[in-house]
Amino acid sequence: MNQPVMGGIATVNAPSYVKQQKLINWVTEIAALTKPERIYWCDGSQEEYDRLCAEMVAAGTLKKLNEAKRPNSYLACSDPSDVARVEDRTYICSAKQEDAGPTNNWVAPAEMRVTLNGLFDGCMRGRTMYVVPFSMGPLGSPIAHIGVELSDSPYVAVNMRIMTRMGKAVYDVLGTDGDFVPCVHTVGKPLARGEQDVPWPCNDTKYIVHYPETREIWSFGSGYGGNALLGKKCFALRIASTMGRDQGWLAEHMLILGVESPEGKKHYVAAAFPSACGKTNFAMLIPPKAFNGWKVTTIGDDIAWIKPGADGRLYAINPEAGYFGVAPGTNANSNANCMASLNANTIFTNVALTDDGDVWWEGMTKEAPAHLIDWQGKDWTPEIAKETGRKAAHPNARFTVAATQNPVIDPAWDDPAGVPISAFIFGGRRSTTVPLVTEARNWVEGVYMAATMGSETTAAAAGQQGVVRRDPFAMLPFMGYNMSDYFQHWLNIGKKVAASPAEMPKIFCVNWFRTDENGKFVWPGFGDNMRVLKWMLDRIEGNAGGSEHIFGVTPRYEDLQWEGIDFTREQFDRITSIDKAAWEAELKLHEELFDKLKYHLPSELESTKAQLEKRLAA
Ligand code: O2Y
Ligand code: MN
Repeated sequence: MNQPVMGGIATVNAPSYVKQQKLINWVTEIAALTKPERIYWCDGSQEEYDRLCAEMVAAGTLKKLNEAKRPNSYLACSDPSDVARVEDRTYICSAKQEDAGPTNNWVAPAEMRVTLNGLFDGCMRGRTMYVVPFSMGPLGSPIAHIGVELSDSPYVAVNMRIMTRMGKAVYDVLGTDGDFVPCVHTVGKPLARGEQDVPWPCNDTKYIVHYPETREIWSFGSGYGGNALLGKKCFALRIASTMGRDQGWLAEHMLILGVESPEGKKHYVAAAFPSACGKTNFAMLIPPKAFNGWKVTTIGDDIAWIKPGADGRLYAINPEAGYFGVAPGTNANSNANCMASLNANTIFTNVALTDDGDVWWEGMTKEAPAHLIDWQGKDWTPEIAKETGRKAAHPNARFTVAATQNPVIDPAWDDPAGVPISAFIFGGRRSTTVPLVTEARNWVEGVYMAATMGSETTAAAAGQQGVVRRDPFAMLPFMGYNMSDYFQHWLNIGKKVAASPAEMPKIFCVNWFRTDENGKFVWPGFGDNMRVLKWMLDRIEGNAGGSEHIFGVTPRYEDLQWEGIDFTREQFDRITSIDKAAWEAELKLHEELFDKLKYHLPSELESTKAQLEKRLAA
């Protein structure tokens, strides 16, 4: 229960099962700085989750949805100014600027500490500080790591329970001297005595700060998603990438899926796509009817931690325990497994509320309901939308749901040993130039493909529509250190696997998004991506053909299984053709990227580029 106030600062009163003095000292130190009214140690129980949700319903932060339609589910609507990750307010405060690299915002750690000490002083006044212990990865797995988040947001506490293995059992793994990543989070809105709170407290000033050397995370001013659920992008990608660099493993912005043939041959692949390219859909893919007997199962939908095993193979875990997915566009056709996952026990954020107490978002059904309350609490009708263009759900509206609700969760998703990876897939959203699928001829060429990948910005994201943003390994917003050193790290991992008896994982580059002259997607995508996945598996097994071109190997029309779809050779040529002029322009853009990243850029990547240019010119 909440702890009493003593002399203006809450007493720490750690429960008896917390055995680590270093942790208690740190909680004491942060409480002295942030001055919460109460400290609450989360135990991760269902009873606690239900109680915190009920308190948030009473405070107006959550609405309970219709129990008959969506049992044990809630809707949160954020402040309109706090709706997404804030990349321009995200900092990598390494001791040396060159270690953050040219793709990250950097401030010297000492200077940032002065700024943050000022902002955090008294920032939790009038609020409860929740102590949230969590494991990223199966408890006790040799690939997993522990974090503790101190947050003044109960919304964060309940979301962390879904998104991570959160609760008492973490302290058993931590013991008296185990390591944890300290994560401090505040919404940045202290309450004066008697001041009425708002449903979604936050602050216009925002800082999402990482200290890679000391492996600390400090987040100020936002209660939303990746800014506040610090296990996700901050720990599992930015801090973990630096841990991986130092310890010889990989922290990647990748889904992991299992795919099994009717004969029972199973492989796991990990796939990196930039934000909003359909990762959750791919991770839960339903094969077309003609692929009778094929099964696709999910290990994870967003992040992979990958470590070399004793046999030299690369083993991956999903460090998360839930999905924080984009709601708009998700429907029974695009992702039936996801829709089934959301039937109960889900927290929705910034979607619309129906008149019968359920949720709706753009793209959920063909026809919108006649009346809704939109994500900002205003009346919404299709007519109003037509007149004003106002969306019922925010384009970045989210659901938080436990992975165990996914009907196609892989039986090994929680295996502490992880699953062996047979292939890596890299993809972006490109309307031209990049073929449907290309297999790299070797590891270095694959790393080159991943390093130079790009994606077209959509209208929903900042910037001009159709402009290609280079997003190496889909890690641009999530890299915890210098991007060029990261490329070198990937090359080193490749050398390590090559020196072992293990088979090298193959590397593929995909593009589901080539368009015709009317701007329409040529490839149907979604379940039909299974056709490409099957070709990859056949290549891994040495059972499929392909034709080699300047950038690698792409299937010929006859190398894919076309049963159950009317897709012509001409359509296939459209999405696999290599346009020389487009590639000349593309390689110039690679050059621009390499110029930006020239500090520590591995020479293998420059020589790979030179070879591609030579082949293109021949
Ligand atoms: O806007 C946010 O805070 C969410 S960002 C996010 C959430 C889940 C999975 N991926 C992402 C992403 O931006 O890649
Ligand atoms: Mn993501």
